Amino acid sequence: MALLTPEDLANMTNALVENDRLIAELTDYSLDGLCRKVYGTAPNKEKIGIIPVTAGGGIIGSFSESLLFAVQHFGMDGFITENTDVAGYYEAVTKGADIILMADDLAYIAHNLRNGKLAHNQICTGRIYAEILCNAKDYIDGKDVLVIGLGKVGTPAVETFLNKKQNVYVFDVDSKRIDEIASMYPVFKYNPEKEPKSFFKIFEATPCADTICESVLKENSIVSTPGIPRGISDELIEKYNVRVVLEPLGIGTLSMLYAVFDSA
Ligand code: NAD
Ligand code: 2YH
Repeated sequence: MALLTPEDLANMTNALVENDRLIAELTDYSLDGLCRKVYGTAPNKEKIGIIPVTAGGGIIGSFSESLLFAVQHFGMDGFITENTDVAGYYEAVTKGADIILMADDLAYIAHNLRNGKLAHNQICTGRIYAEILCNAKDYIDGKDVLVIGLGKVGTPAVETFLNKKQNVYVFDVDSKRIDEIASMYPVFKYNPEKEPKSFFKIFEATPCADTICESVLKENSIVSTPGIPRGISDELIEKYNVRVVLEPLGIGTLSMLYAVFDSA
C-alpha cells in the first residue's frame, strides 16, 4: 500500500478548499451536502479525537494536522491527542472523543464510540469520488464511466457506479484483476490502447502518473481521482478543458465521518 508523504500533504488545505468549491460547481452540492445525501447522516456535535500512530512507517508529518484541518473546515469539533498509539487512544476517550480517527500503514479508520459504526478510508474514498461523478449535473443522463485502477479504492467505486445504474468500463494494468472484477460484477473490460473510446466521466485510483491517455478524453471530461500522484498531465487537462477532482486526504476523511454519523 502506498503511504502518504508530507509532500503529498503540503498543499492539502488549499486543495480541500478548492475541491470543495469545484464539487459544488460540478454537482450543486457542497462536499458535506453530498456526503449527507449519500449516507443519509448528519453531524450531531460529535467530538473527534485524532490519534497519531507510530506503528510501521511511523508518524507522517502533518497527517494528524491535515485531519484536524478537514474536521474544523467542515464546522466540527476535533483535537489531536498529545500521546500516540494506545496511550493516545486512552487520552482521546478520557477527553470525551465520540469518534476516533487513526491510521497505520495498512488502514485508516473512523470509529464512532457512541453508535459502534466503523468506516474504512479506502472504501469511503472510492465511494465519494464515484458519487461526485454520479452527481455531476452536466452528465447526469450519461451512463458511461471509465474506472482505471481496480484495487481497494477502485473496487468500491465500481460498486457505487453499478448501484447508480452506470455502464462501467474497467481497466487495470494487472489483467488478472480485470478478469476478477469482470467475474464478480456486470462491467465491460476495456483497454484504452486497443479499443479507443472517450468518456465524460473518468474515475482513477492508481499510484501511478499518466494513467489517463488522450484517447479516453472528451472536451470537458471530468476526472474524479483519489490516486496519488495525479494520473493526468497538465497538458491534457488544458487541451481538453478537463475538470479534475483530486485532494490527498480531506474528501475521503469527510466521507468516513458521514459513514459513521447517526441518521439525519
Ligand atoms: P491498490 O494497490 O489496492 O490498487 C491500485 C490498483 O491500481 C491496482 O489494482 C494496480 O494494479 C492498479 N494500477 C497500478 N498502476 C496502474 C496503471 N499504470 N494503470 C492502471 N492500473 C494501475 O491501491 P488503493 O488502496 O486502491 O489506492 C489507489 C491510490 O489511491 C493510491 O495512490 C493511494 O495512495 C490513493 N488513495 C488516495 C486517497 C485520497 O484520499 N486521495 C485515499 C486512499 C487512497
Ligand atoms: O497513508 C496511510 C496508509 N496508506 C493508509 C491510508 C489510506 N489512505 N496511513 C497513514 C499513516 C499515518 C501515521 N501513522 C500517523 O501520522 O499517524
